[in-house]
Amino acid sequence: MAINNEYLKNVYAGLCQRNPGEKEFLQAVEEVLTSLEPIVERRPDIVKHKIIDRIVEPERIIIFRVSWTDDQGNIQVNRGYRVQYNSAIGPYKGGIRLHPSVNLSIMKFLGFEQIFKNSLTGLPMGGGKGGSDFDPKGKSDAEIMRFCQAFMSELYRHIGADTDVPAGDIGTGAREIGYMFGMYRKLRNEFTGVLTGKKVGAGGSLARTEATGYGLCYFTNEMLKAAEDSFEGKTVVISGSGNVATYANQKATQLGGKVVAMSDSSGYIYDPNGIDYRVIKQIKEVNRARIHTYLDYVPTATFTPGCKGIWTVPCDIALPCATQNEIDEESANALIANGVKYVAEGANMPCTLEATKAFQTAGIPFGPAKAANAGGVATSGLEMSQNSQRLNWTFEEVDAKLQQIMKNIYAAAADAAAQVDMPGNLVVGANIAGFLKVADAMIWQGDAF
Ligand code: NDP
Ligand code: 2IT
Repeated sequence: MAINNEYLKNVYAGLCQRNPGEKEFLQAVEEVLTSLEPIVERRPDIVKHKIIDRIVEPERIIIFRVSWTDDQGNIQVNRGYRVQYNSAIGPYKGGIRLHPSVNLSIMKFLGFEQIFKNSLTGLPMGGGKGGSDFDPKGKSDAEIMRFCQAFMSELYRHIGADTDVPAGDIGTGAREIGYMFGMYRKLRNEFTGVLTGKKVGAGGSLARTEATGYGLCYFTNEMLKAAEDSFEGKTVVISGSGNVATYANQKATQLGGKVVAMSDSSGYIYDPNGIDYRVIKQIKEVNRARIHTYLDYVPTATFTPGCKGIWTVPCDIALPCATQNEIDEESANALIANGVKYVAEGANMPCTLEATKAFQTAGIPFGPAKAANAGGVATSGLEMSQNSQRLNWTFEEVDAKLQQIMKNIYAAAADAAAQVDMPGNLVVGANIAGFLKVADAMIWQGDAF
């Protein structure tokens, strides 16, 4: 992929100069700017108002020290981040990632993607992301709690139900959100929808836990329907075994697919009879153990160490649900050689630019993350609505809204792609559809920021 338009090329060159070495961030921007070429050529007001120069620059970045005490009484120091990227269409909204790999480039790529994803949901949410290089692996529950409390003891002054609403991401689930919410409530003396992904019964929404994985399958189902196809009888490979992967397995199975492989950062499990999501839930949510322990429950499964091997397993549908850049060109080519028919991204930016290109060149329908995994943040938006109304909707109500939102996102991306004469290119379509709403809001609100 290369940017040809002069205006976009100049903005991107300036960005590379100002952000040297931020490879994930520059990768995410390159993909979006490449997609926006047909729009910039048709909309001179976007150039006049310098919308692209402005949208690539975060409105605010907060970096802070997080100091906490481990079980041995040693003081530990981590770095905390919140990137408040764009609030033109609503309060900043996006998850908190706790993983040792977290750095500014990763926070900015995730925040940037979130702007367009949140816009695509049709709900009034701006884009943001946060996190820390804290490693939750091997920490006791008490250590997790002290870290989350220390993290929130700084973050609380920058967020609020109408300002910035964080949620979960890698390493942050309902347990961590609970500890963070408790600290926020104590410091501010208020019970509001300042975080989403809360436990049901303590301000959370039914179906938020399942939403990203379910939404991914609802979106994939739209891709299948467009090709007059269905999940029925399809072999599915899902990387990861966390929140997104687990519920993608449940929904793909419910829709008639068979999930034959799943993974974590240590390796992958394979079972031609299908992998039971309830066992994955037990291992990951309850035992907090490694994926090879699946074999203790289901002896017909096999375990292979290493992250990349999962993409050599033949499948009809590949759903990468672990982390960024987990599918490179080599893995994409392996999937294609083994006959993959559909690819949809559950994780954020799991395919490199080269891998995405390989799928598209091979004519394989490809669902990009900011459309395909938007069901999580969409349901966070529904949690915010319930918190504001001080009401709780039923599982069925939330799930029905989620299904409709995923259908709308698919239609918006497909329509936008068709309008610029690139039918079927959901990458271009999602980027354009997500971008236009934010760009119009920025123009309407004036040039002062
Ligand atoms: P979890 O922490 O629940 O699970 C993450 C999974 O991915 C684990 O199996 C983990 O393995 C694996 N993983 C993480 N980092 C790496 C790595 N560097 N290499 C190999 N495997 C890795 O996170 P989620 O399921 O919430 O998130 C997964 C992806 O989905 C992320 O990209 C996230 O940004 C995205 N996403 C999440 C949403 C949500 O609502 N939670 C919404 C939209 C997108 P291990 O345990 O061994 O580290
Ligand atoms: O990447 C994402 O969309 C998320 N981690 C979910 C964000 C949210 O606010 O629910």
